[in-house]
Amino acid sequence: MSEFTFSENFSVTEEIKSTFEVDGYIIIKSVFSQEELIKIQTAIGAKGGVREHAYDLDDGAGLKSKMALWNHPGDDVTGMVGKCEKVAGTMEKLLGGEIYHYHSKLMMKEAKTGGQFVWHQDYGYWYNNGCLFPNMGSVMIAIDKCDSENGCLQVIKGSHKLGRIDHVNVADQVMADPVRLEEVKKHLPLEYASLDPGDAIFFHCNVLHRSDQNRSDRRRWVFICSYNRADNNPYFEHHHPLYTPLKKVSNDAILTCKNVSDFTGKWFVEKSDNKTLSR
Ligand SMILES: O=C(O)CCC(=O)C(=O)O
Repeated sequence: MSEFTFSENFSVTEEIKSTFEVDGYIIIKSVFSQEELIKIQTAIGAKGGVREHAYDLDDGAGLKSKMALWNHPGDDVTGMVGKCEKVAGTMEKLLGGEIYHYHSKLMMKEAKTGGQFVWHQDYGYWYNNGCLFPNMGSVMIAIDKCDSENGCLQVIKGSHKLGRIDHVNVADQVMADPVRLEEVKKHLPLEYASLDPGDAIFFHCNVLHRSDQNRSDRRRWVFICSYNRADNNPYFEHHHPLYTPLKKVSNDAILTCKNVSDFTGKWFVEKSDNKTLSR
């Protein structure tokens, strides 16, 4: 798994770009500091905020994860995560053009009870939203330590080159065609994206990924910010935004942001409105 480390002088080098192009993902260590993580966690739990919009996702194998999803970043601390240069600016360079915020999610796998996610490509279902090109990607940011014991992300290296695979519904999720997947696994390696708190994995929307149930006694919470290229504006309205210019903010915005209570404009998507779950 190719890893790079964030620093004040961080820039998206040719090496980073070519690794993303070849593997479909990169890990960047220490994107967020301990101080920033504390601030983000406080914001997640604020009254009327992200955590209050969380709902269960049945994993089809007896356990559940919790998810909160919002379409626009908003101006509170959690919004700064999706808008800051080190996240959005980096993804912009990896996707090779202007991007906009498609949605962000807080994925909570609680200790002992957190559900699995089955193998899928995000473009497997974003395709159904009128996004013509797979010029999309996500950044998973570890709030807790994520490893093979508490259900870290697993990825198939190079799988973004396969194109979009057909998906079927399983419980509250979509799953890539299992027969095709078995064939893919004979050709491409599977990797575990172990992350320390504050690390992030940037991955292309056609990368096959999954994660195990969390049977450990450690919580596994992550943030996932997803983006679409501005020139890939979906051709119909749906439960995620059409092109909406993204006003990026500087990297210190998480620490300087004082807004922990005004969630205006975030457009939380509740379970009943999440068409991805009910196709
Ligand atoms: O939280 C996880 O482990 C994976 C979530 C995921 O794959 C997704 O939301 O597309």
